[in-house]
Amino acid sequence: MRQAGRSLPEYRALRKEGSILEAIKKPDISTEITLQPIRRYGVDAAILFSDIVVPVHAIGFGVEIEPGIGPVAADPFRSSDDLKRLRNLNPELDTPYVLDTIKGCIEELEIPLIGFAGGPFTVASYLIEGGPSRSYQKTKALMFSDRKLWDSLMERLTDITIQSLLSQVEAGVSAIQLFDSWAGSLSPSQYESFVFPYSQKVFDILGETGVPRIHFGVGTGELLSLMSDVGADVVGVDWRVPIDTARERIGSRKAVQGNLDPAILGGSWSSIESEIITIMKKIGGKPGHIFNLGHGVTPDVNPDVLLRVVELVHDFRLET
Ligand code: 1CP
Repeated sequence: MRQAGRSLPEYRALRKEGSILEAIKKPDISTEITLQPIRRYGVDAAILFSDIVVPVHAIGFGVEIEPGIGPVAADPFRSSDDLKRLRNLNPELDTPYVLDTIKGCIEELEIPLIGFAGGPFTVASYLIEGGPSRSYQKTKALMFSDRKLWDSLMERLTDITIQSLLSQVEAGVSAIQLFDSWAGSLSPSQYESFVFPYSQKVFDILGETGVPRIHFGVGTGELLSLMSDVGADVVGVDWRVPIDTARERIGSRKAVQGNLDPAILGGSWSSIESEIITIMKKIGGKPGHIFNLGHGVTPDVNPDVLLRVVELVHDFRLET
């Protein structure tokens, strides 16, 4: 449950008003924030407290996270000159705090810790758009006007993603997740041509480490078979696709992760319970399902509801 910590009073007390990127740079704070939802909920894995723009921020591209907005780049990526702003990541020097947080978490945790990075496409979209977008118009304009520049940008971001993920594995994470959150804005042919080869390279190289690889995007119903072929061991899905349909599209050789709609967590308990049971029944007790939300927890969710969700999933048994 990504961002499960966000709805917790102890998270708000620790984070205060400052920039999230500054909190991420303090391993004692980031370790504590990673552990907070684990203590509350008894979930089966922890996800590192960091953000997908941390590597590009660390190499000085000029990305910040504005409260209430998300990642913004005041001087967005426009031309081949901007490639110079995307040098290689040296994780020990550029993001030592991420590695220290991982080590700090592992000392405390008895469950696996998931490391992560943004998919090259999703990170590229923030750099090109200059902030969150609905249409990805500037990103697609670049793709369809200057293929060479698009490929160079994706190659740079692919290398940075790989460098970040390998360093997280070396620091001790038990699994990695590639968040290509906004890939669902692409048609299958756009995804296949402009994104697939780069994400594939990330999964190929991470495959050599032997850690399980999870892949996730929002609104990816039409992309699921491609996102499965790209190379992950687990494919995450949001709530727009019934989990049994997702399972068919992903294929039986991979695990599926998902897919409770986080927006219904403000509804009545009986509706939440019935949605959870529907998911569990549709997956039919078959192995290779990781129960999760279809996207992150919103800050206004009542922590007691999340606790009940975890308990229900843990206690659920199919009637035989
Ligand atoms: O569970 C956790 O808290 C883990 C930490 C985590 C993760 C896995 C954060 C902290 N961010 C992320 C990944 C991330 N960041 C993604 C991929 C997953 C997803 O699809 O949500 C994306 C797209 C971002 C970019 C981002 N960072 C946004 C989205 C903006 C948009 O385009 O709509 C936002 C709002 C942020 C800020 C952020 N990162 C993390 C938190 C807890 C927050 C909220 C702000 C804060 O508390 O200050």
